[in-house]
Amino acid sequence: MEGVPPGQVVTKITWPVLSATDTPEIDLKSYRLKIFGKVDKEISLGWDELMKMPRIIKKLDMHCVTRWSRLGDEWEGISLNYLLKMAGAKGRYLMLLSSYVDYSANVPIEYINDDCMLALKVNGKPLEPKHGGPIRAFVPTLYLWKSTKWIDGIEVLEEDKPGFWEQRGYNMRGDYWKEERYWKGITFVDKLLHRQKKI
Ligand SMILES: Nc1nc2c(c(=O)[nH]1)N[C@H]1C(S)=C(S)[C@@H](COP(=O)(O)O)O[C@H]1N2
Ligand SMILES: [Mo]
Repeated sequence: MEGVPPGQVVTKITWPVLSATDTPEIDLKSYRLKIFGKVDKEISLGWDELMKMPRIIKKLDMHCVTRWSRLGDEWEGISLNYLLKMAGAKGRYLMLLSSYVDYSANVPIEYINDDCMLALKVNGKPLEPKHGGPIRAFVPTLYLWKSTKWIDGIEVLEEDKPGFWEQRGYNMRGDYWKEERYWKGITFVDKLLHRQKKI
């Protein structure tokens, strides 16, 4: 489906930064991406191995729950479906993890399509650290909080469970066409603080 989802405003110039923490330093020599949980074969890939994986390049839109959207940036990375196939993923949900900052986001596998990736470059340039560089998830089928920055783990799950923002009132699924933003329990103050980047 194309177009701008309901309740979103397109930003043409800026790409806001929304991080719950400071930007971590990532040492590529010790970096490992781990895929584990309900898989045939656990995977642990170092940076050099990851750099040998095939890449996809796609023009994609991003939609943040705080109501900004950016359209048509060129994203480059490693296909999530490719990595999940490599591991023989068997579950129904993913938890996209960053152990650097203790962030997590749950994603139903049915929302993982061929546009979803571990992103390395945007518009031909390496992803900036504040935007999740050197490597972040990009799940353009859901609101952007599902796209874990500084990703180093993918847990494959049979049962859904809430990630970082989901525990704080964000929707378990986050489909922007259905405006699945928050669940009823979230307080006005939480939303305000998130908008001011205080939490
Ligand atoms: N590790 C990590 N990933 C994260 C976040 C975070 O705080 N930490 N914030 C999420 C949220 S709420 C949004 S909207 C997007 C923002 O990505 P950007 O800062 O590149 O715009 O990253 C998501 N991924
Ligand atoms: Mo967000």
